[in-house]
Amino acid sequence: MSITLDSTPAADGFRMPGEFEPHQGCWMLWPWRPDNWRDGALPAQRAFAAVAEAISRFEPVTVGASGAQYEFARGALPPAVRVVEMSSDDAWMRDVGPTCVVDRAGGVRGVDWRFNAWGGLRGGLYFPWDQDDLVARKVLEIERLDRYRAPFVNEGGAIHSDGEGTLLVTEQCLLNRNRNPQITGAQIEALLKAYTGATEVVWLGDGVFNDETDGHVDNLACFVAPGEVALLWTDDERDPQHVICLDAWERLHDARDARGRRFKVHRIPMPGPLYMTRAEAAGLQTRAGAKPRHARERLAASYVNFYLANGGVVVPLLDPRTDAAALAKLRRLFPGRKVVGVPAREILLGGGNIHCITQQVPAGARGRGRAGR
Ligand code: KQY
Repeated sequence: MSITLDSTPAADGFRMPGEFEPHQGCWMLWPWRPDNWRDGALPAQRAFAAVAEAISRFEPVTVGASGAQYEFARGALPPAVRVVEMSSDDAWMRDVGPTCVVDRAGGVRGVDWRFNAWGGLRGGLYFPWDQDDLVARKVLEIERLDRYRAPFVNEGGAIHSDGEGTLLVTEQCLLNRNRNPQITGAQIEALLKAYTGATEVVWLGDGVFNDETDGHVDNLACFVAPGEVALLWTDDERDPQHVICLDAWERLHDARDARGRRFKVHRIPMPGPLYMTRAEAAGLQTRAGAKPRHARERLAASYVNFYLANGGVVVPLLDPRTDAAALAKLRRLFPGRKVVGVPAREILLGGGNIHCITQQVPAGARGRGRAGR
């Protein structure tokens, strides 16, 4: 049974753990939209299947697929991956799935954010999005986890937690008029604290250049451990990404976390710059109500968009010129985990990456111990 609670996680003693804490499993969705995934979504489906397979080496994976896609998805995914029938408007489980919170007794509950396709009718990416908005509730029902329905628009990719009371977010996304125009920044910060149990919110400025989520933090920066942040980086001063990285670096340098610590910031080299090719754009169908994509558009490519699994790091491979350096850097940052690269350009073409298509359920009482650094 999953009940809907009318209190908040903070009031009930729950906190959002760090992704590096132990998981009971990972959820994904199966891509299908021909206006977002080229060539009838086949290349993206292969990429999603490779991500699911890589994560399933470390923890149980469940993939939600529509009734129409169920049989095909079941056949394309390894037997170790559980496939359940679930409708969705697209396939970004990080954003439409629940953000789970835990308490000291080992309890796990889920936060179900209001979802408006990254901007609703003021710049959102598609309409309608009603099936996406039901996904978190369905996941929590299947997992038998109680649910908090948040009273404001947010996405899982717009927040990162250190598990010790600190939240990392961007102003570009959380303060965007297309998310919660009826409330102030201070009210948004208070709501974020109430629904994640955080006591300190660190505000970065912009997210990755040309990121269609309005700058989700999960493409720019994430916690490697409490007090340590991985930050996308380019030294190329001619690249518009450079000033964004510099600003984030300065804000992190000036900030303190919930425990009063300064951050140690690790720079992760940027791939590219990468652009959508003419052939890739030609494989997309156009549809009323959905954002069109064009050849030569800059892609929001980032190695920071990795997934931390139990004992593993699943990293997008994006550019043969920089993949090896990014993997080497992540291996140094996570000596206790196996770092696995998965070709991810097809996911990038849809507007996000491996972190965006995954959502962990923390272990709670079902699994104690370390997931490895
Ligand atoms: O950054 C994410 N968490 C999601 C990316 C969504 C892109 C939609 N096309």
